[in-house]
Amino acid sequence: MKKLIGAAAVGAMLIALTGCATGGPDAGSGGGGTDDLIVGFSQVGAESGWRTANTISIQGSFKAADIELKFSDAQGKQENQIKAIRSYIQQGVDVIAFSPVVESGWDTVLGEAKAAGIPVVLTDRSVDSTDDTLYESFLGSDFILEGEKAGDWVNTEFADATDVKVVELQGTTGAAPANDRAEGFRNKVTDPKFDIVATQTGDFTRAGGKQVMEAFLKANPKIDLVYAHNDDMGLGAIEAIEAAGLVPGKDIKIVTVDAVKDGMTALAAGKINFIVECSPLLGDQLVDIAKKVAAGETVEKRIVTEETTFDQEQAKAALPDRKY
Ligand code: GYE
Repeated sequence: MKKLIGAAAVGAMLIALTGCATGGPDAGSGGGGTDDLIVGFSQVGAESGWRTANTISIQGSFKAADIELKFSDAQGKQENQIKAIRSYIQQGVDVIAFSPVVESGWDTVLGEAKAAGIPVVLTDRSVDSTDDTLYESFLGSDFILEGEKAGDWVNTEFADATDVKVVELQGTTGAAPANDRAEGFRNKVTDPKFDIVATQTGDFTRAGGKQVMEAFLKANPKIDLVYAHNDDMGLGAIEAIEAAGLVPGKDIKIVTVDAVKDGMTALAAGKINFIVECSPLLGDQLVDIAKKVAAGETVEKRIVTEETTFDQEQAKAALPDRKY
């Protein structure tokens, strides 16, 4: 936008100097097309296979669209994201997009972007702001539904069981997918035969999942099921279960969310029992939304990603074509 204004101002000066306007409305402006846009994106970090695939998707899509993308990695810290957003405001980018590491605490900085007239697009994760004029759109998954899908599978899988001990590896504390995947699961797993004996964050990382699972195994003599909020923590839990001399997928069943390649490989190998898909391929849709909001068009406030689920047989069939 700033660039367009700049180009218009230069055009006006030229007209003033030469005393005549040449060409149509586009002449001399360099187009006013998408190649003029500058988008600032603040990513959560690189905590999981999902995140890596998401970063590749976003960078690839903006490159393919020939739109300049300023990219910063917040290394899992909200304060870094706030700094990045402020710097994008200062640089006068046309659109700011970000994936909020946690849900709360964004109103001030989003208010600053709004005051500067820069549209904001939430990608992947949402904020809990009550004022939804602080952003144009939220593109991402329905995390509650994902938790519910995991819960539905658990109900079927343990239909004949009478006493099921469950442990939960939660995502990053305060993150939308951690809050919502916990909630969705509990919406469905309501039968009193299920006992969630332990729940703790593994920060969406493989190392975190392994460490927390080791502690769970020490403290709990009987565990029937691990519900991990992402594949990476599930993969860490597999390592801890095997190190304890137990067989993942058999002695202890595992359900996770994401369906990245490593998760799908473990599912096909029988070490995970079920995965709820969460697609990281948000790049093309984000480009589309960024172009529209930069042009002042209204977009849907909520754009939900389409996703499926995989059992072990379906993982075997899907793996050869899995892109991430
Ligand atoms: O499930 C997890 C990642 O926000 C949906 O973040 C994303 C989650 C994803 O670290 O693997």
